[in-house]
Amino acid sequence: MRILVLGGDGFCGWPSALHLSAVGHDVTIVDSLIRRAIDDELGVRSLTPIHTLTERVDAWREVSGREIDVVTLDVAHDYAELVALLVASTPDAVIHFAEQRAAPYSMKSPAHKRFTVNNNLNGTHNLLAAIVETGRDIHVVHLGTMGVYGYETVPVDLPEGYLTVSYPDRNGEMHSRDILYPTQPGSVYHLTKSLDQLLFQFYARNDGIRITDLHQGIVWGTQTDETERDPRLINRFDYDGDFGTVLNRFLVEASIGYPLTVHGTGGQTRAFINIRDSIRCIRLAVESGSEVNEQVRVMNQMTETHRVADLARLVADLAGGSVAEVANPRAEADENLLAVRNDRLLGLGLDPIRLDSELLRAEIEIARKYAERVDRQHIPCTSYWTETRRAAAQEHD
Ligand code: NAD
Ligand code: USQ
Repeated sequence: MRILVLGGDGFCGWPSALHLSAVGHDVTIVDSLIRRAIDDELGVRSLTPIHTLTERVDAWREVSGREIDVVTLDVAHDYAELVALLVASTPDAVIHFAEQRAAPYSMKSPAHKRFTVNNNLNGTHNLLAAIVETGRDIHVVHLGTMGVYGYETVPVDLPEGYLTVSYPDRNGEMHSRDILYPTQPGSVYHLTKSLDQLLFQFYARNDGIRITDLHQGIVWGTQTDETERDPRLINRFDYDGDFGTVLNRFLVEASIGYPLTVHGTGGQTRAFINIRDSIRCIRLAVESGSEVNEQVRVMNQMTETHRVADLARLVADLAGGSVAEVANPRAEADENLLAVRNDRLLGLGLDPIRLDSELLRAEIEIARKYAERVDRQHIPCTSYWTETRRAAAQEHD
C-alpha cells in the first residue's frame, strides 16, 4: 500500500513509518518538525539522542535498502500543498499522528491552549477537506486517545467508541441507535481529540470518507525491532514535565535517583500500551481499511490498565528508587476505575505485550545509558490546570 504518515518524525510516528516500510509498504513521512521546535521552546531534549529526519531516512535506506520519502509541511496551515501532495502521491491510506499531544503543554497558558486547538483541529479538518477535494478513496487512520471517555467511578467496561441507547418516540415506541460515547476530556489537548470525533463523524457520513479512530492509551517504551537496527534510527524518549508520559517518566526518574513524581496519591487508573504493540495495531488498522464503512470505526488501542501508584511502586522496587507524592498540577479525580473493551484489535490479531519486570528492566537500562542527558530541572511538571492548583503546589513546596 502507499501510505502517508503525517507526524512521522514523532515518538509514535517514526517507529510506525519504519515498521510499515519494513513490511513492504511504500511510506512517505509528512511533518512540520514543530515537535523539535517545541523542544527548543521548552529548553528540553529527548533522553535519547535523536538524529535529524534526513539522517534518519538516510540511515534507514542504508540498513534496509528501502526508501522513505520526506515532505516538510504543516498540515494545519499548508492546505494547498496538502491537496497537491495527496494528488501526486495517490495514497491508499493516511495515518494522522500530526497533533500537539501533551496535556500539560496544552494547559500552560492561553497561548498554548490556542495553539493546541488551532493546530489539532485545523490539521484534522484540512486533511478531511483535502481528501474530499481530491475525490479519492483514502482510508484515514487517526490516533485518538482513551482520554476522550473520561474516568468513571462506577464499574463499566468502556465500549469501543459508541453507546447503543434506546429511547421512546412520541408514541411510546422504542428505538435504538449508536451514539458517540459521551466525552469528558481532562485537558485542552484531550478536548481537541473529542472535537476531532465530530469532524470524523460528519465527513464519514457526508462524504463517505473511510475513517478509523484509534483511541490509544498511554504509550510506554522506546525502541522497536526497526529502530534498534542502527543508532541513527533511535526513537524519541520524552521525560520532561510537559511531554514525558507517566511510566516513561518514572523509568527515567528511577534511573537517576529522582523520587518518583506521583501526582497526589496515585489513585488514577489509566490505560497503557507498549510502543511495539502500538505500531502493530496501527499496521492492523491500516491493512484492514476495506472493512470500514460510513460509520467511523473506533478501536480502543490499549492492552492493560494500571494505577499510577502501583506503577511507581513497581518501578521503584526494580530500580531501587523512592516514591514522592507531589501536589497534583491537574484537575482530575484522585481515584477512578477503568476497564476497557479492546475486542476489535484482538480480533484483528493483536497479541498483547504485558508489562513485566523484564521489559521494565530493559527500559531502565536505556534510561541509565543516557542518564547524563537528563536535565533534572525539567522533571517537575510546572503546567497547572487552574490557578488554585498552582497555589496549592507552591504551598506544598
Ligand atoms: P509527538 O509529539 O512525538 O509526534 C507528533 C508529530 O507530529 C511531531 O513530529 C510533530 O512535529 C508533528 N506535527 C504536529 N503538528 C503538526 C502539523 N500541524 N503538521 C505537520 N506535522 C505536525 O507525539 P506522539 O507521542 O508520537 O503522538 C502521536 C499521536 O498519537 C498524537 O496525535 C497523540 O495524540 C497520539 N497519542 C499519543 C500517545 C502517547 O502516549 N505518546 C498516546 C495516545 C495517543
Ligand atoms: N502522572 C503522575 N506523575 C507524572 C506524570 C503523570 O502521577 O509524573 C499522572 C497524571 O496526573 C495522570 C496520569 O499520570 O493522572 C497520566 O498522565 P500522562 O502524562 O502519562 O498521560 P496523559 O496526560 O493522559 O497523556 C498521554 C499522552 C497523550 C495521550 C494520553 C492517552 O501524552 O498524547 O492521548 O496519554 S490517555 O491517558 O489514555 O488519554
